[in-house]
Amino acid sequence: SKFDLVVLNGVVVTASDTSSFDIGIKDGKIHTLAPSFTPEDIGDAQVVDAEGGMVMPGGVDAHVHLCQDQKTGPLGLGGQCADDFETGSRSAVCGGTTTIIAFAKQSRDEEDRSLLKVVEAYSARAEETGSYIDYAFHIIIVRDDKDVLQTELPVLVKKWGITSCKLFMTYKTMQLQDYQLLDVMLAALDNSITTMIHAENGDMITWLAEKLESKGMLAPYYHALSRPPSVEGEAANRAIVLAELIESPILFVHVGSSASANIIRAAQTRGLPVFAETCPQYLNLTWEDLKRFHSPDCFENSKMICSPPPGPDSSDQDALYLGLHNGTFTVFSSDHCPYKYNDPHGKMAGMLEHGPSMHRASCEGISLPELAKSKTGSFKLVPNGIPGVETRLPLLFTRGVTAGRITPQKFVELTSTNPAKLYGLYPQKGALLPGSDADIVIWYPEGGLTPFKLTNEHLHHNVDYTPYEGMEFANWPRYTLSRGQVVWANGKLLGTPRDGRYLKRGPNQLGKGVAHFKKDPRTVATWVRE
Ligand code: DUC
Ligand code: ZN
Ligand code: ZN
Ligand code: ZN
Repeated sequence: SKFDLVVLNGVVVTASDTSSFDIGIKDGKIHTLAPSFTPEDIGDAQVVDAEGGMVMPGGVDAHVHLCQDQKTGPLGLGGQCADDFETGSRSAVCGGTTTIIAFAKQSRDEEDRSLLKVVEAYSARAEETGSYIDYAFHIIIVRDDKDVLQTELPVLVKKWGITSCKLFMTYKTMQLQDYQLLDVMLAALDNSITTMIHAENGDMITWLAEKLESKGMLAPYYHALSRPPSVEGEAANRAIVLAELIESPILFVHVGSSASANIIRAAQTRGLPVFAETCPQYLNLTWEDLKRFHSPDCFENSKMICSPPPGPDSSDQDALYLGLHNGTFTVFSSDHCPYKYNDPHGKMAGMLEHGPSMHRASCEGISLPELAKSKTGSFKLVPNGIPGVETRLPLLFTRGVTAGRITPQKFVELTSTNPAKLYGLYPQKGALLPGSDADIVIWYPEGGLTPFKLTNEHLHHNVDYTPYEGMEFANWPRYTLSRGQVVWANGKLLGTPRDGRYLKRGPNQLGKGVAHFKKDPRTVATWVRE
C-alpha cells in the first residue's frame, strides 16, 4: 500500500503550528500530511489512532551522560554513570525521546591526547550494547594541544559529524583558563564546531568549598552554598566577553539561575550569537530540595546534588520559565547524569573515605564538625548530577504546557526542533516534514490518562532513585515512533537496543548573529588568523 504506517486523528503540533492531520509514513520517513486520509489512502498500513491526542516530532535530548566512568566521569572526580547506551536510550524512548546526544570525554591523561581515539573508544561502548534510538556525540575537550586541535578537529567534523564541543570553566581536572578557552574556541570556530560552555567560576567554588569545609559544613546542602548564583553569572559574563572578542557563537549548557539567564539575555539583545540551554532540575528543584530527605544534614540529600545547583528558591524557576517563553533559552535538555545512590561508584562515593556513613552519623547525633575531622564524607566528594532523560518531556508537558506557561509549539521548539537545528540534525530530526525521519511522540488525549504520582518503578533507567519521586504528572507519551517503528505503546516497550543508529551531524543552523557582518580590519577576529 501507499504507506507502511499511518497516524490518524492526531492534533499535529510543530514548532510553528497546531493543526489536525493524518500522517502517512513510508520507509521510516514522513511521506504525507493530509487533513484526513480515505480508506484507500490507508489500505493495509498499520494504524496508530491518536484519538485526538497531540502528535509531535520525537524529543531530541542534546545533553545526556552515558558510559562515563571513573576516569572520564562528568566531574573527573570519580563516579560511574549507571546508564550505558542500552539503558539510557531505553529510558529515553519510554519518555518520548527519539534522539540523544551524549558526551565523548577527553581526560588529561597523555593517552587521551588524541580526540579521535577518545571518540573511537566511546563509539565502541555504544556499539557494544547498541541503542534503542538514534544517537550522536559531542566531544568534551580538557586540553589545548594545538597540534591535536589543528589536525583532528577537521577529521571529527568530516569523519564523525561531531560539530559541537563542551569546555569547562570549573573542575580541577577539566577547567580551561581564559587563554586556553580562547585557543580552543577559535579552533572550534574555524571548523564550524559549536562551543558549549559549562559556566561556573572554578576558583570561587574552590575557595567557598574550602571555607565551608573548614567550618565542618559538609552536608549535601552546602554543595549549593559553594555555588551561589554569582558563580555562574561571573563565568557566563566572562565567556561572553571571550566569545565576542573572536566573534564566536557560544552556547551555555545547563543554565541554572536568573543571574546567568539575565546576562545571556543582555548579550542576545546586543545581537550576539549566544545560545542557552536549561534543564528540568532548574525548573523543578531549589536549594530546599537538598534538605528534603530524612533530616537536613542527612547524606541521602546527596541524591539531589547537581552542578550547577538549582536556584535558592522558586523565583529562579519563574525566571527560567520566562526565559523559555521569551526565547532566552534555545533548547531544553535533560542533563541526564545518572549516578546510583546506593553504590560506591555513585553518590556514596561522597562518603567512602572512612567508616560510618554520614547518613547514620547525622541521624545518630554525631556532629558534622566531628565528621569533618574523621573525613567520613563530604559534598565535595559526591558525583554531581541527577537522572532525567525519561522525565524531561512529561515534566515540561505537565508544568509547562498543561499549566499554561508555554504553548505546545514552544514545547516542540525547545525539546525537538531547536536542538535539531542547533546541533545540525534538522530536518532529518526535529520536524514532521515530508522526508524527515518518522520520529514521533503521541500524547494521551485530554482525559485519556488519569494524573498519577511518579515513582522510580515507573522509569526505565538504571538508577535507584528519581528526584521527581511523588510528583504528579498530567500526561505521558502514549506512543513513541522511531523511524516509523512503534517502539513504545501504552506503557510497553516494543523496541530493541539494535534499533538505533549513529548520526553524523552538520553545523549549527541557527545563525551567527549580527556581530559577524561587520568585517572591521581592526577587530581581533579579522587579524588574528593572518
Ligand atoms: N556538568 C554536566 O553537564 N552534568 C553534570 C555535572 C556537570 O558538571
Ligand atoms: Zn557541565
Ligand atoms: Zn538519615
Ligand atoms: Zn551534563
